[in-house]
Amino acid sequence: MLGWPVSHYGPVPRFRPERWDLRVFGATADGDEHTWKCDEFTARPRITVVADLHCATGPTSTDHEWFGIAATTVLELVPPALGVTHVMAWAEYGYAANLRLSDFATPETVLATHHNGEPLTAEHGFPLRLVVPHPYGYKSPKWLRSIEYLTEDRRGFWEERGYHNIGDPWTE
Ligand SMILES: Nc1nc2c(c(=O)[nH]1)N[C@H]1C(S)=C(S)[C@@H](COP(=O)(O)O)O[C@H]1N2
Ligand SMILES: [Mo]
Repeated sequence: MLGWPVSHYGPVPRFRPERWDLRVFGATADGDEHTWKCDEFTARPRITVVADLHCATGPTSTDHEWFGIAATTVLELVPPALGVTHVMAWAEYGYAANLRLSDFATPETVLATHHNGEPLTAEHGFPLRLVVPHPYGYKSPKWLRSIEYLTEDRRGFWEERGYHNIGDPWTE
């Protein structure tokens, strides 16, 4: 792993375990929203994914080893309704990234708790960060707090400010 800069908009949020939860809401198959406290969520089976992190406006850092819960596990625990095409990944302070369901649902997408064998640091997203290896880094929200199932696309934080909606570094 070469030179890993910290880059994000706004301050680093403070983790308050008693207030923290992860919420899945929007167009769920059963119409309900689901929340997990931190330890309930991290009791799920975990996977390791090795990937580079491509910042759209800065350097690419390479060979990150992420460890956490697969996005496919979230989709199994809380199935989306028929007709869900996108998800919005929401972080603290209203940061959000929209993703095609097909990008969120790849086996490499991970809700990461660890990086290179250590818990995430505060600056890199502790306690939970979404990592979607293929698109640009702005599609990988740090301090993840909820996943919203969408039946049509909507723009996230950087996408609203002119970043590419899909964020594929290989086709831009
Ligand atoms: N919550 C949040 N997550 C974020 C951002 C942000 O501003 N807020 N910036 C994104 C961008 S543009 C990049 S390139 C990566 C950088 O991740 P790093 O600081 O771990 O290198 O975080 C992404 N996740
Ligand atoms: Mo970025």
